[in-house]
Amino acid sequence: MAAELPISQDLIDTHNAAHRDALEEDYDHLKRRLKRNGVDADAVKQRVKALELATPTWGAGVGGTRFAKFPIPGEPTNIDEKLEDCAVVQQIGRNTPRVSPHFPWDWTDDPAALKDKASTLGLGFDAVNSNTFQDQKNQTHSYRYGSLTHTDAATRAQAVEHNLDCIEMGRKLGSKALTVWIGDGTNFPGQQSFTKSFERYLDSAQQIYAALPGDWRMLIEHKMFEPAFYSTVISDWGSNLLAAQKLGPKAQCLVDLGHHAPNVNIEQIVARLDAAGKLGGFHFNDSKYGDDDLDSGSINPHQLFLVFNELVEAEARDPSGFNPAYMIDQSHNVTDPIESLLSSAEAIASCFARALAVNRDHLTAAQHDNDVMGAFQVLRRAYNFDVGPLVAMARVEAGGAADPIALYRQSEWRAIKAQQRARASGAAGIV
Ligand SMILES: [Mn+2]
Repeated sequence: MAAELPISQDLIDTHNAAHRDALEEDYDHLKRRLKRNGVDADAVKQRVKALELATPTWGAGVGGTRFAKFPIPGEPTNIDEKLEDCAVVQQIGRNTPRVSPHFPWDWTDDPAALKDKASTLGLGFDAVNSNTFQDQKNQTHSYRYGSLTHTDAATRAQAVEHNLDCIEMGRKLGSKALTVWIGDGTNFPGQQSFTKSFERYLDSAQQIYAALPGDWRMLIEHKMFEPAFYSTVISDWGSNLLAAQKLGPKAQCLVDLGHHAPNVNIEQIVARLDAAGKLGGFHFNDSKYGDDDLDSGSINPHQLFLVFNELVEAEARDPSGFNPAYMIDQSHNVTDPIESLLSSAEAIASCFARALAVNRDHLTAAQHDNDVMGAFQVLRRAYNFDVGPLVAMARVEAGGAADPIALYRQSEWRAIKAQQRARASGAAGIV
């Protein structure tokens, strides 16, 4: 089926033509600077071009806090419209080729048609996400006291069944992974046995694992707190790793950057999970206080750079076993979600480019010699490069826009959609 991309290619071409001279000048300058650091800019550019981030369907809508949601005109209200908006992000940014659906929010009775629709828009499907952290309409058993870890066997069976349905739907959509995050936990000391609830988790997760197709992965997402505020069953990378090791090789750990205590050394967690062969993937976002779901790189781009520094090292250590799934997981309360996704995709690509600009030989030598300041300066030098022209050049060469947000605004996409789409509701709810 021929692609029907949402934004006019003429508009992108005209926009890029206006930027071409300045972009080439800036890129050539950066190329000379990187060369003096022993790094080949064109090689970095090729790696940046190959970077693929998934966009979550829920990230295409305006997010809510637990207090309120403020919809914007033209916001998508169904899976078809969400796909269209994700296609805009992909067409302009060129590094978000797959969409990660969430069930039951994106449930469809015609997965073949949905797959076709995505493919027409130039998109594929990434990991499917199950949801047992909310009760759905007509659900027999409530998840008020837990889902996969509930004390009641029938409630656990219902939660397992939902995950099996997600795998089946994902199979029809061309997905290769199931991401499982549960809200199970406690609000009071003594409410549950830490040991027994983890055992119940393993028992339920084993049943889901057994249903995975041969080439699938199960990505386990940990989170320190919320909605449970005293304890969470899969609270941290340690519990996550224990579960993934117990389940088997297809189970891996997913690191959501916002799901840790403030100031936790997430880059070290990345190194540990990789060493254990269990680094499954990421949910990229940023935070100031907790699971804030702020835009990637908006608060602490240096941390994001250090995470990518570990990823580049991990890949260099064992290229064959390195295959983490990257996804953006943010909540956009006060911006147009397309602009936030474009901004985040660029921030992530920039941190990847900076990590590739690290002179690895110099870093290794400084570490070996215990040249502390020398090692730090190797990282600092790479972090300080303005890699914007390289990331823009990679995007333009792949068919995207030199200045994504400017192009998006010029397209008037949201204003046009405001005329065509039904108005979103303002109901609140955490996701
Ligand atoms: Mn997440």
